[in-house]
Amino acid sequence: MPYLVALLLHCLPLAMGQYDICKSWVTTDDGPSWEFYACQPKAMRMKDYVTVRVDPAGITCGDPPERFCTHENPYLCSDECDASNPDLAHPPKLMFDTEDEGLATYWQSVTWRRYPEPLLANITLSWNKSIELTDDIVITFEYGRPTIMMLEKSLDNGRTWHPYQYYADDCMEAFSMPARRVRDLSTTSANRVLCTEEYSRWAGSKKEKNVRFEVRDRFAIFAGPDLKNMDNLYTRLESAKGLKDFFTVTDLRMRLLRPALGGTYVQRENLYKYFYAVSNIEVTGRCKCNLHANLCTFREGSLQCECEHNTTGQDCGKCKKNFRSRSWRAGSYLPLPNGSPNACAAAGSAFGTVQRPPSSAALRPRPKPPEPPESIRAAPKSKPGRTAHSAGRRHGKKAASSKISKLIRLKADSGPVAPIEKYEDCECYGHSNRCSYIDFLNVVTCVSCKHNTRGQHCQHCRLGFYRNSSAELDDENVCIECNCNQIGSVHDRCNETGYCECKEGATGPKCDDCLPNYYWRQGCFPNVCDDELLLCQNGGTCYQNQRCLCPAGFKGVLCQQSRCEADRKDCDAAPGARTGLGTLLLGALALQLPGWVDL
Ligand SMILES: *[C@@H]1O[C@H](CO)[C@@H](O)[C@H](O)[C@H]1NC(C)=O
Ligand SMILES: *[C@@H]1O[C@H](CO)[C@@H](O)[C@H](O)[C@H]1NC(C)=O
Ligand SMILES: *[C@@H]1O[C@H](CO)[C@@H](O)[C@H](O)[C@H]1NC(C)=O
Ligand SMILES: *[C@@H]1O[C@H](CO)[C@@H](O)[C@H](O)[C@H]1NC(C)=O
Ligand SMILES: *[C@@H]1O[C@H](CO)[C@@H](O)[C@H](O)[C@H]1NC(C)=O
Ligand SMILES: [Ca+2]
Repeated sequence: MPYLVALLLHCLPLAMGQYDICKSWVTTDDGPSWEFYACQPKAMRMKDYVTVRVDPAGITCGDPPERFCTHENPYLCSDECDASNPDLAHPPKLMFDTEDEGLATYWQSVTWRRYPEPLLANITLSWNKSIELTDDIVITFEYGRPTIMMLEKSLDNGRTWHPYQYYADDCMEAFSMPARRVRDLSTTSANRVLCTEEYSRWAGSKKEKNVRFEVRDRFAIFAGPDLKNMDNLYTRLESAKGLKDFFTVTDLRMRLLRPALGGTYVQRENLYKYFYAVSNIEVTGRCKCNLHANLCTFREGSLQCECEHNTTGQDCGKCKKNFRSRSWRAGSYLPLPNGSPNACAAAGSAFGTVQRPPSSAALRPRPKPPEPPESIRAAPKSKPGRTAHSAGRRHGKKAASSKISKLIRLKADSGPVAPIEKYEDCECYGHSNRCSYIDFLNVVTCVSCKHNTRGQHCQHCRLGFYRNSSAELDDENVCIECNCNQIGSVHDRCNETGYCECKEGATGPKCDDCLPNYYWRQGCFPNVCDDELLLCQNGGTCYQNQRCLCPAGFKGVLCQQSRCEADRKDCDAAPGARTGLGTLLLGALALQLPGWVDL
């Protein structure tokens, strides 16, 4: 029966989509145990949890009551906005309500009666929680979309703001920016902030109501048009600098800068038809929990991650008390498909994964037997039963490579070397307050160095960390994690300036970029084709620098070869096939290009 449960739990990730569960009870050769995965909450309708603010004061219509007209019917100004009458009021909350079919409810601004002074309004949405967008932001305007507006975002609860997207019927005139479309962005520009003219044209107020911030189109750059290849997207989110943050927000602000004009110039004699009216703002996303939670709940007025992996905080951004022996890390989408939980570990368990000889682990006093967290880091399919109880033995094995460590270990095992609390010569730069005296070596050495330090005086950084040059040796921040990209780097260590050792084709301090003429696909690979030197021939198109998509009648890596030559029967079927010296020469040329040789 437990086995059945384990089996069911194990199958869940497939049935529910990726990264939906944080742990499952699995049965291995060594008996049942927990297995941990990177996990994230489901996407939700974020408008249900938002606080809204509309600026400036007095921008909402109805106080005093006011008449307005529409572009379709500019001389029949019978509509009225009156804040004191619930049937005629248009308060901000109507941007977030659930509407009955066919009956739009909307926030509405005052009219542009102060023209030519601009009609400006800010709509600020705040969650007091970081959110990762998973779908398009859709803003629905009744009575026409603004001819100029801007979307801004904040990542720090509104302290600082950054442009997210510009919208105008003429980008050059409004923002001195060329008009671009998200669909035309490439893998290297997927997080570019651009100006679009797609959502500002006049098309009749009833016909085109929506203004979008295209999240799906940007995802599609990596995951393909139907977002089928999510693995590629997750890999990119993990490895491309700034990409994850691009889709993360705590606040959004729509700056409405000029209302709909009905497709002509402003008509000064009838300013009652110019105003903003927003019926809905759809924001779909999930709580950012750093891949340490699959639930996010609304408590005491704000969203909170229900943290697993012994993490805590609103975003699971730190380790729980007594689980701080290893520095906190976000979970990772990699390796696919279950990711790495990067769980926090109980005090007294972290040394198994880090230290090299001379191993202070061997000297470490053990007030409590080590708790299971050794198994937390165990990759799926490992045997947690064994790793869990053998932390001590593992140190032993490692230490055996060094004679001295071996001696120390033997000594430690055969008769307890009592840690000497407050030992007078205990010099650990404040990273430990416990030392041990090893009599036959006549040395005093720090034990349980904290803050990612190691060494006799806790004067070195643990492997996988480097020295913070702006911090003193006794600073808590003295060691900085290398954070080498798991795929792009040779190992997780770095040099004194934080540079990781990159695999072929990878570059950047953390090895998370590719050299020119390489493309990223779970690592860097040499381009097969591109727009400059390795051109696809005969009308073929280059697909993500990975391969040429050849028209019928051609084949070869660069479509340089006519099928005709390979098989005479194909010739009739491909009348447009241009064979001959030219193609052959191009093919030969391609063969000599750098990069090609490696294939
Ligand atoms: C809207 O917000 C921006 C900052 O994002 C501010 O500079 C501007 O003054 C605000 N406009 C209004 C009308 O409140
Ligand atoms: C924001 O969230 C934090 C953490 O949950 C909470 O302590 C704080 O009171 C919230 N602030 C507001 C303005 O809701
Ligand atoms: C977290 O701590 C609890 C209590 O010590 C432990 O049972 C659990 O296995 C730990 N592991 C993870 C990954 O959270
Ligand atoms: C380096 O140390 C300084 C001083 O303590 C600290 O402010 C800074 O955050 C540290 N840098 C890193 C990357 O941890
Ligand atoms: C670390 O590596 C980088 C890149 O290889 C190099 O530029 C830098 O000089 C190295 N720093 C040290 C201190 O060796
Ligand atoms: Ca509404």
